[in-house]
Amino acid sequence: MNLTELNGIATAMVVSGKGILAADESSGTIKKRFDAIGVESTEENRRDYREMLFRSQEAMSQCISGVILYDETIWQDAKDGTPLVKLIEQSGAIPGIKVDEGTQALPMCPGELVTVGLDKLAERLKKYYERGARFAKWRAVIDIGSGIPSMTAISVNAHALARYAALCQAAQIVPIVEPEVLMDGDHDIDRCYEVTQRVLNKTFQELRVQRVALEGMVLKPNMAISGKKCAKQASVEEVAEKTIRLLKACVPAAVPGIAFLSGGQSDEEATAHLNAMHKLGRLPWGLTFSYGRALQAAPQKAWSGKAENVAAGQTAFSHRARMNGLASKGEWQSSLEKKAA
Ligand code: 5MM
Repeated sequence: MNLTELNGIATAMVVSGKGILAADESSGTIKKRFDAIGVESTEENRRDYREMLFRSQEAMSQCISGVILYDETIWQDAKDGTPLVKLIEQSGAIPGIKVDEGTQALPMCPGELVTVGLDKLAERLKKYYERGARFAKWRAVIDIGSGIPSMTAISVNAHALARYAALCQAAQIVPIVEPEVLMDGDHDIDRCYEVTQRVLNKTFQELRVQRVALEGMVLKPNMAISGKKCAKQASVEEVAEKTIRLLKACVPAAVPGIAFLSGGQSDEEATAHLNAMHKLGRLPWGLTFSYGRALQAAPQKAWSGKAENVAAGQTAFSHRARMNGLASKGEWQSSLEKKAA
C-alpha cells in the first residue's frame, strides 16, 4: 500500500469548493427514480442519463471532485464509444465504484439489515482499479425504531465496513466508509445524534482493529437530523451545530475528509446544512457533499428521458453542483437559488 498516494486521492476528493456525485444507484433504485419521471429503465436510457451528467462540463470541471459509479456504468461506453470512465477523467474528476452488493436481512435481528459483498471483493477491486477506479464505496444501513438499532446490527455492519476498507487500501483504492443512519422514522435529532455516535464509534474501533490507515479513507456519514416523520424538525443551525459537535467527538483528525450523504433531505436543505456547518469556524477535516438524490432530483426532472432536454438537464445539474460547491466553502446564500429559479 502506498499511503501517500491514497492520502493524496482522499484529499482531492474533499477539496474545498468541490464534492462527490453519487451516481451509483443499483438497478432497483434507478428504476424507482426513472419510474418517477416516466422513463423506462433500459440499459441505454441509464447510459444516456449518466452520460448527460458526466458531459456537464461546467459542473464536472468546477464542482465535482469524484463520481461514484455502479458496476454496469463503469463498463459502459458513451454513445460515441468513449468509455464513461474516460469522460469523468477528462473532466478532471476521479472515478469511483460502489462495491457493496446491497443488504440482506440480519438473522436474529428482526427488521435489521447487514450489507454484503465481501466474497471475491479483492478480485473485483483489481479489475475496477485496472478500469480506472481510484476510490470505492460501501454503504451500511442502520434504521432507528422501537428497540433498534441493536448492538448486533451496529457491530456486524462496522466489521464489514472495516473489512471492505482494508481490502480497498490493499488494492490501492481509497475506501469511502458509509455507515448511514436512516432519517425515515419519527425520532428527534437527539436520538439521531445518540445512534450515530454509537455507530461512528464502533466503526472507527473496527477500522483501527483491522489496521485501516485513517489517512487514506473518506467518511460518508448522515447528518445529525430529525427523522422525516418527527413533529419537531430541527432548524438549519441546530443540525449544523449538532452535526459538527458529533463529528468532532467521533472522527479523528487523521481522516482527510468527510462527505455527507443527503439521505432524503430536499435539495436546498442539504445545501443549507452543509453551508451552515462551514460558518461554524475551522474544521479538522475537509467537509463536503457526496449527494445522490440532492444532486440528481432536479436534472432527472428536467431531462425526463428526452434527448431535446439534455441541455436543460445539464443546466439543472450544474446549478445544484454549483450551489453545493459554494456550500462546501460556506459561501452559499438562499438568494442564489431564487435568482436561478
Ligand atoms: C445513489 O444512491 C446510492 C446507491 O443506493 P442503492 O445501493 O440503494 O441503490 C446510495 O448509496 C447513495 O450513494 C447514498 O445513500 C447517498 O445518496 P443520497 O441520495 O442519500 O444523497
